[in-house]
Amino acid sequence: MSHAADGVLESLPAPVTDGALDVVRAHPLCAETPVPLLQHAVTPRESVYVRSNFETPRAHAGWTLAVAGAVASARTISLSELAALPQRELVVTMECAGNWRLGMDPVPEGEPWKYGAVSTTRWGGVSLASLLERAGVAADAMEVVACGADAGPRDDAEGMVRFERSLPLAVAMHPDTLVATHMDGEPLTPDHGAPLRLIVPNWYGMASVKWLNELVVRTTPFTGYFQQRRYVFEIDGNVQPVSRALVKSMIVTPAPDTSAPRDCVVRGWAWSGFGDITAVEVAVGEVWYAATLGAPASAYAWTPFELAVALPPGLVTLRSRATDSSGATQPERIEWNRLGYGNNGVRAVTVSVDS
Ligand SMILES: Nc1nc2c(c(=O)[nH]1)N[C@H]1C(S)=C(S)[C@@H](COP(=O)(O)O)O[C@H]1N2
Ligand SMILES: [Mo]
Repeated sequence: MSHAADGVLESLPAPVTDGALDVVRAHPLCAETPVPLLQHAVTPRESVYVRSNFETPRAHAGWTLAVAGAVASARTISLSELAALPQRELVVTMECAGNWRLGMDPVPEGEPWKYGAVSTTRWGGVSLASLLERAGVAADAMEVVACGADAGPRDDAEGMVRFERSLPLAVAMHPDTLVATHMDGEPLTPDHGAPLRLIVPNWYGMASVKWLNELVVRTTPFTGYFQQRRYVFEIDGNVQPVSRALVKSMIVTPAPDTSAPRDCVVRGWAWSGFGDITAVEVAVGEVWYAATLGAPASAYAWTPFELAVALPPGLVTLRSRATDSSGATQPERIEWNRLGYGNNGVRAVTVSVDS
């Protein structure tokens, strides 16, 4: 898709990532975690995938967060006020809803993500609920809209569009929904939302609004661009906003398209926004085996799995399939949707095994 500002953006310098990220698009920055770096339980900070719809706004010390709408007392919170509130840390796996769009057939419009638009990070900050409670949420409140400081033109909308997404009140009030200021104990980096961002565990990444500067409590459903025109499952004209992450798994060792030993330990990660991972099966060719699960770093972090197996020589296809505690299992193929979200279909990787 082209944007009105493309000509300007193409003249900007490309980001220097020194191999820490695989750049999908330089401006605004969209970049995947490279395959070897997906092996870590917590993704190295500089290799956490980036998905930005607009250029990165500049953080400054005078940044504030407004709480407005259906509240008893609208207020503006400064960074130092936030720092004085009770702090929490959570390890959270976050996946872009467009991850593995390239695995869909035909490939839908949108950023051409392979499977590296997923990372796990130790986020630090305060509960969003603590800010909403201080402002006094109205009894008939329904949703909370999180607004980013980033905006720009879109081909299919009038004027400037801001990045804004709403959450149902119950999700906004959950103590584990964070207004984050830190990743891995360090202040957020510019591309990850400095100085403030939302972290919404269990939901696809679009809910975790970066460069957060306003919260608006609503008594009616929000219908903004990124709520109803993007980050929606659109099937036969039927539109449903994307929310929690579907159950999924990913083999990371052996790396796809590399050589593997005959006595192999297949390893990977499984995650779901609908419950704990209860099983992962791994197929070698057409034969499925039960993999062993390890302990996730938190209730919101991906679960490690492994299978020690003897591989036949030659080109071998490996697949993984996860099941969660809601009873959902990854499908062989997903129902195609126009904007290419939520591809949790079973993915095959090919390795070559020495004879
Ligand atoms: N303000 C703002 N927040 C945003 C976005 C954005 O473009 N602008 N992208 C969203 C999407 S689609 C994803 S997947 C996550 C990615 O977060 P990350 O770049 O820190 O990995 O941020 C979300 N928050
Ligand atoms: Mo995303």
